[in-house]
Amino acid sequence: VDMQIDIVSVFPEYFDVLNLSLFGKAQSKGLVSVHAHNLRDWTHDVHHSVDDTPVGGGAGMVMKPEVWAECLDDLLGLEPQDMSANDDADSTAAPAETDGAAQETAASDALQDAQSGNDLRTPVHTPDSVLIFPNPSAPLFTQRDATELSHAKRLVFGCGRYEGYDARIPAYYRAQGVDVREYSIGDYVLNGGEVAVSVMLEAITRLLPGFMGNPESIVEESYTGSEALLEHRQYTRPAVWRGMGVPDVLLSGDHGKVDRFRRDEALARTDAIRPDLIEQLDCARLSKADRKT
Ligand code: 6GU
Repeated sequence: VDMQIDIVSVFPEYFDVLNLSLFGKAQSKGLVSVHAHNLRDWTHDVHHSVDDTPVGGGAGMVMKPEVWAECLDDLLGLEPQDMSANDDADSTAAPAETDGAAQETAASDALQDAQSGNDLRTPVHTPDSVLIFPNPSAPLFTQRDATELSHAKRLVFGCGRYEGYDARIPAYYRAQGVDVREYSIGDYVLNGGEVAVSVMLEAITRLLPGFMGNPESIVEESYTGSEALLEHRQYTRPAVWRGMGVPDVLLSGDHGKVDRFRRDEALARTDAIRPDLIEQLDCARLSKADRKT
């Protein structure tokens, strides 16, 4: 198998759908293998409890580190370590700050690559095994992350509930040398990480060679090329439908004009709908015609 994926969740049945449709086909072709595990299988108490009240008070529950660690040690083949010899380990705040800084450095590297015109399809580095936690308070998951992670051999996703998981869990595995990522999928709140993991999984696995029927369609789409622009609009036949025509230029057969029309529309729509993406564009790479738009 090209990529092995493990998902840990208290609702592993949620991922039964992965055996259907496009994903099921990719599994039978041997491109990916996905296993969803029940976190409660790693509990020892009669109530199979996975969470506890937040230290310092507050609403909701927080996922306990012990259960997660037994599970993740098993999946990653690691032995339990006592971190008390490590200076940073006696306070949660210190490692947490270091983590944030590391991710910010990665994010700013990615931004620099984008600004230098480094192709979004080229990963900054090829990860081997990556541990991923969905987290609404983490950096946004982008096409660049999907591309990078599509080159990994092994992905382990840990689905937490939305109130969160103990911050020592990602910090501990980072300290063990594991490539740990935390991502949000957007500025809204979900009940748990399951939907977010499905979203990331689909964005990643569709990039695997052989997954898509037509690999060309990946090259042209939004967020993928050397620039992240929204795509131009699409039309199919008939040329007039219920009195509504398609833009004349698309019927002209002049490929140069068609390309220019589509590029102008992509720039104009991105400027109107997602001005933040225009800000990230490398102006030096825009043509004179582009700048007029
Ligand atoms: Cl990754 N998790 C949850 N619970 N809510 C989210 C999210 C993740 N991303 C956006 N909202």
